Order: sequence, then structure tokens, then C-alpha cells
Amino acid sequence: MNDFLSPLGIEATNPGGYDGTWIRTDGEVIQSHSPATGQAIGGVTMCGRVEYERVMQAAIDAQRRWREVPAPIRGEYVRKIGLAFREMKEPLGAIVTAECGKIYQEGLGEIQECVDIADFAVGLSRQLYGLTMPSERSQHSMRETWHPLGTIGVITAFNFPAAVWAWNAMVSLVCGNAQIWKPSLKTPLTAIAMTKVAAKVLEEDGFGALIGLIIGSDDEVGSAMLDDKRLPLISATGSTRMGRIVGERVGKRLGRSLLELGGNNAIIVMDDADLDLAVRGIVFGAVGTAGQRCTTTRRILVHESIAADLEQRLVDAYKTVSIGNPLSEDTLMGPLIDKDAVTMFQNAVAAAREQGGEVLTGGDVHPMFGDEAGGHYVQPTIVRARHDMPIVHEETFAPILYVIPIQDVEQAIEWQNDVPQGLSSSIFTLNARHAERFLSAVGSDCGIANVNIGTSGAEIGGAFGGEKDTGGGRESGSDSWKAYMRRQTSTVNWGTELPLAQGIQFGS
Ligand code: UN1
Repeated sequence: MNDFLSPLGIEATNPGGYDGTWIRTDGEVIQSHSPATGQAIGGVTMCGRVEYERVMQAAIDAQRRWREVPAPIRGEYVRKIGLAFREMKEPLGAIVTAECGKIYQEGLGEIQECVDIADFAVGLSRQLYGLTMPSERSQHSMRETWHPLGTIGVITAFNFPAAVWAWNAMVSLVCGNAQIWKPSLKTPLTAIAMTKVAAKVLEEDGFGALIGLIIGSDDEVGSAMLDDKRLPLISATGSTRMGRIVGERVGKRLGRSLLELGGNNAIIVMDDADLDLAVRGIVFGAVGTAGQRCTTTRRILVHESIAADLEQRLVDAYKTVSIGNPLSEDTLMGPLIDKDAVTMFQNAVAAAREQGGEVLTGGDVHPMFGDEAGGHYVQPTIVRARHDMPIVHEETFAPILYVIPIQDVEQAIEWQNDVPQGLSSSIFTLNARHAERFLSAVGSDCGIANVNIGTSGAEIGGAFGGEKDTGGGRESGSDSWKAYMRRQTSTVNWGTELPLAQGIQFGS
């Protein structure tokens, strides 16, 4: 079954660190288990502070050489990495699926996202544009240039175990940085596989250490990264709770953090919506990745006149969702990542019931639910809810959808915004006034606001991230690259006088 492991070079026990060479410690070995079957996929030797220092030092040394490589040549390396991702798309997609439990189509989609961001970064490597501005002084010129930041830290979550690293690493590489990656301990093998594929390209010229990998605990490795002044930027994806710790600790040393945290994403469905489109968008958004995307649709704010109809259509659609082993082609929804996630699902459903919600479908573990090691299957769940139920304002990383009736577009937008998180949002409407209001300054307060498509599945070309408890960071496309560079303003005097700005006269 695991025939995708050998092309990726994954063994029974794998080294958990990479600094240009693989670092195998004789410390603790963690096992990565399939959340579907509980089967052990492979072990990893954990890194600690000593290995951290080694990876860090190698990254710094490599970056000193890398920053002198012209950006378009850096892009050429990234082009080759993108080709390597393409070649290994199937085994990489399979390891994503095996480790985090998303279905194989989504595993492949995740690797496609890595290919896409590599392509984007190649183009970007010739477009790291600065500015020139007119100087107020005669015979002076002024310009703004972008330089590499140095070495950056990347902390990623289990649910996008490959793509989120690639968003950061591909862009940051062309910007001239090295990075060290601390992946989720729930998906270490994907991190090793991604690093191996990309490192093959970089190692040819002794640049492997630019993509350092350090698999270790939050206490040992995560903590070291947060306090390390040699990392001017920490890009972290995960829960809002984790993001607060990162933001505070990195801020204390005046480092920068790029945070991409929780979402509580709503779809507004107006009475003039194309309901066929809306149902498809909602089901993919709510059930895809078993509700474990930060962009997952968690709330439906539906016009009261069509609420009953939409509820019925959704309940019918949910009945057709095939649940099972994510590697099997017929499956639409795989398991949750682990036992704790199932418990959180159960607690949220119980809270929703207590607070007056009515479960319309699902609400329990799935008959395939298994023991501690694997089989973390739950039923995709729809709850008829009210906006004032406290649980509706929380992000539960599971396929629970709250359906809430609204009276008009104003109320829908108000409620859509009235949660702590601000990542993604959508409206389904054929009325241009509703759509434009939703996208305007009095509309959605989220980083992502869509019309007639769902909340999840963003393309890499846009900036990805959100406001409020989502952390404010932007990764991936558009001008997100600026977060990975430092800006330098330069004024050059090519004349024979030394005039001062603001017309100040200072001595003779
Ligand atoms: C995440 O869940 O952390 O927009 C990222 C999407 C994906 C990325 C999700 N492209 O759903």
C-alpha cells in the first residue's frame, strides 16, 4: 500500500534534521501514523537544541553566499524545484494523504499548489521592483531597494503539510533568504519528503542548507526559534492560541511575525442566489479536508425566505458524501487528524445542542470510527443555529456547519463580521448591489471576500491571510514577497553642493 514511500526516500526510521546533510540523532523516535488506519507509516528521530544550532548556523552560512546570487538566477533554482515537484506530484500527494488524511485529490491539489507557487516565484525573481522618487534637492536622486532579510523561520500546521511551507520557501528563496522549517509533529514525513525533493536541486551547488529542516518539540525547537534574534521573521500557521504566543515572543525581541491563524468563515446566501452553485460551494467548503482547512466554511447566513429549502438541499447533499479511506478514489471525506480532534468535534456538537442548536444531519462519530491509533472518522454535521450561540463564534477544526437565517444583506454582513476571526468569506447572490456592498469598505472585514464561490480553495496568485484573530499576515501571491525582504531608502548626491532637506541652513 505504501509504495509511494520508496520513490520519496522515506525509510522505516528517518533523520529529523537537515542542514545540507541529513541529521540522524540517537534521541527519541516519533512514529507517524495514518489517521485513517492507524498504521505506522514511518519513524523520525527528533532534534533538539544542538541540532537546531547546527541547522541555524548552516543556513546563515549558505545565505551569505545566496544573497550574492542574482535574483533571476535564484529563480532558476526555484524553477528546477518546481519541475521536481511536478515529477514527484503523485508520491508527494499520496504521502500528504497518508499522513494528514485529506483525500488523494486534495493531496494532489496541495502539491499542485507547491508547483504553482514555484512558478509564481520564478516570475517574481525578475520583478522584485523597487521605486524611484523625485528628490526635493537639486542634483540628487532617491530610490527604494528591496534586500533579503536573512534567514527566516517557518512553522507549519498538519492540515497543509506541504503547501504552506512552499508558499513561504519558494517566495523567500527568490528573495534571497535561507529558511529553517519546523513542521507539525503530526506530519513529519511529508516535510522530510518535500525537503528531499527540493534539496536535490539545491545540493548540486552546495545550497542545501538554504532549506533547513528541524523536526522537534515546541519546547526545544519552537521556543529556540521564537527567541532567536538571528531569525528576523517567523512565519507561523496554526491556531490563534499558538499565534498569540508567537506574536508576543517574537515581538518582544522586535522581530517580525507573519501570522496565518484560525478562521470562522461564513457564506452568505441571498434569496436571489443560484442555489445549485451555492450548495456545491458550501459542501466543498464545509466537508473538504474534513473541515480542517483554515478556510473551511463554518457558518451559512441564509436569507430566511429560502432557509428551509437550502437546509433540505444541504442535508440531501451530505447524505451522498462518501466517507472512508482517503487514498481510495471514491472517498470524498477522510478522517480527522487524531483522537483529540474527534473529542473537540464531539464537544462542539454537545455545546451546540446545549445552546439550542438543532442537529439536522450528522452529529456523531462515523460507524468506521476506530481506536486510539487510527480511524478518526466523524459524520459531516449541519446544525440549525442562532448567531448568539457562543459556539458559533469559535473555530472547531471539524466538519460542523452552522446554518443561521438572516433578514437582509445588512444583517448578514454584520453577523458575518461579528466573530473574532477574519480570514475568508463569501456571498452567493446574482444582485450586483449585494455583491458590491459585500466587497466594499462597509462589507466583509475578512482578508478574503468572494462572490459566487466558496470560502476555501484560494489560488496562489492572491495574497492569502486575514485580519483580527487570524493574525494579519499575508502569504503566497500578490506583493506578499515584501514581507520576506527589507526595504532600503537611498538618496544619492551627484552634485558639488550639500543642500539639506527641508531647506535647513546649518552653518556655512
Ligand atoms: C490553510 O488551511 O492553512 O484556500 C490553507 C485554501 C487553500 C489553503 C488553505 N489554498 O483553502
